[in-house]
Amino acid sequence: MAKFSAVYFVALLVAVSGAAHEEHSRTKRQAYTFPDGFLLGAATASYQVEGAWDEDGKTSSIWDTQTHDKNYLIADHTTGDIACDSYHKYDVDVQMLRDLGVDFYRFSFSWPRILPDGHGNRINQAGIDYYNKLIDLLVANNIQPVATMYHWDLPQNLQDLGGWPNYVLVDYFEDYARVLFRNFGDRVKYWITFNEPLTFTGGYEGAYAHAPAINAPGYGRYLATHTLIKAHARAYHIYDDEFRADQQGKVSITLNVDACFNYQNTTEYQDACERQQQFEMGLFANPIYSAEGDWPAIVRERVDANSKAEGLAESRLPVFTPDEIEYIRGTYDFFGHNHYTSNYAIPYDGTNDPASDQKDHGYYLTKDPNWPGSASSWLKVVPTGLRYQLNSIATRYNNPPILITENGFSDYGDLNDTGRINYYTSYLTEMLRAINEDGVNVIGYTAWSLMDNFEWNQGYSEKFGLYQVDFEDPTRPRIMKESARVFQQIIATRQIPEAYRT
Ligand code: GBH
Repeated sequence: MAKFSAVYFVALLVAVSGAAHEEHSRTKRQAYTFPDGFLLGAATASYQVEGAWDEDGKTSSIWDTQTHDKNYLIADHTTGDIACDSYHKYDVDVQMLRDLGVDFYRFSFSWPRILPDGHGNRINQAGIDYYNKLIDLLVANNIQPVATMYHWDLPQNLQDLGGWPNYVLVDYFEDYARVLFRNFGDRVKYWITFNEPLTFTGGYEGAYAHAPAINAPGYGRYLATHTLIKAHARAYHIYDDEFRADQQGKVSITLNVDACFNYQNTTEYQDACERQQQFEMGLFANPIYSAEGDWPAIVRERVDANSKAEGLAESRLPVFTPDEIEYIRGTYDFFGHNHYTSNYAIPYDGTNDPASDQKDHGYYLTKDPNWPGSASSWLKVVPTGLRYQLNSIATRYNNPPILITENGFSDYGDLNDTGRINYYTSYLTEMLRAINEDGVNVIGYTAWSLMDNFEWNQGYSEKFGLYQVDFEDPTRPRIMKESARVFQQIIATRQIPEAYRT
């Protein structure tokens, strides 16, 4: 009996410790494993890759104007006239996506390629044909198209009417969205109306900014935002009314937000971070994603108070009517999120400035000198910031499905891009912590970018690609970088490779 017990005890011990060990490695493995059904993809945008800027009936966009007429704004004075020449090489792009093994490809439509006049009176068939060829090839290769309607290349014709501050663009965007749903909605099931309103409305905040580089600080961004949010809601509603029953897709918007860390660990600095979240994310997200709708209260209060102090009869921040608030609220199927980096927010009231966005915010942003850098001054590597920001979205907006629509790292284009490998693996690890430990509902992740491309005001001086592109060679050859091999492995195994687990 005694003997039996001892044997039994040893057996039990072995069984228990074996199970514990197995349990431990299982949770460990799980911590680095993507959930079932999780989507992995790569992204580009029309102006950054297509080239063919005036071919087959396409008219100019505000980025053609910016690069041709204001090239002092572009670091290396280059243009997107040819870029990666994806207009002619889309089949090579799809082959690259196939080699990576991605579930989806996020690309954007060029509005002036589809509607050369901006509005719906004249459809350019060559433009429709181009995107049909691209989408058909993606679908034939089992790659889901994820399509952005507006990644910043507004038809110049519409900018001539004032651009986004002009409310007539709500109607014109409706026409454009309808043309896209009608022509491509049988195959496109994920739609993003706007990419990064925070960034492109900056084009109405200063003469040295993104296109159209209009100097209207304290006004331009708010007016442009008022229009684009209504345009987003309009597109969502026409999808509901005319297409959703047949096409069964999802329509949302993509917002970019940096994370904010409390610099001094004081409530004053915490409040500055709260303002950063509300002015950079809430301005766009609150009307659409919050339970109550409308602008965030703190944005309303601060801009109203400043406007009053400036002696203005009306606030610089426009008003949504109660009907508009209702019309806009809830116009989403997921939360598209672009995330790259983090900041500290330093409280600053800018008291002596004229009407300015900074005075309204009440902070300025800085970086920690210890955060590792990239080729872009604004992009410091802070993987925990992604986890912070995903939690911020989940907490504020009732844990919506989040599609990370961009995340990536810039260097100078080397094939042996260890900085990018480190960036992707560490940010993905933090994303998995947000999913597994915090319960954030992240449904997919998009690497920015499939290939090196035209980086807006930085021209070709900063490279974000998984593939290198030789912009000196007229045939624009693409070569796989080391990071692409690691991403390929991540997609194939649905795990962070052991060598990169932290
Ligand atoms: C995204 O923007 C864009 O969607 C994508 O097209 C772009 O290629 C990619 O990121 C990489 O930049 O020059 O100091 O004034 C990311 C958000 C907002 C980051 C504007 C750079 C300009 C900072 N971007 N910001 S600065």
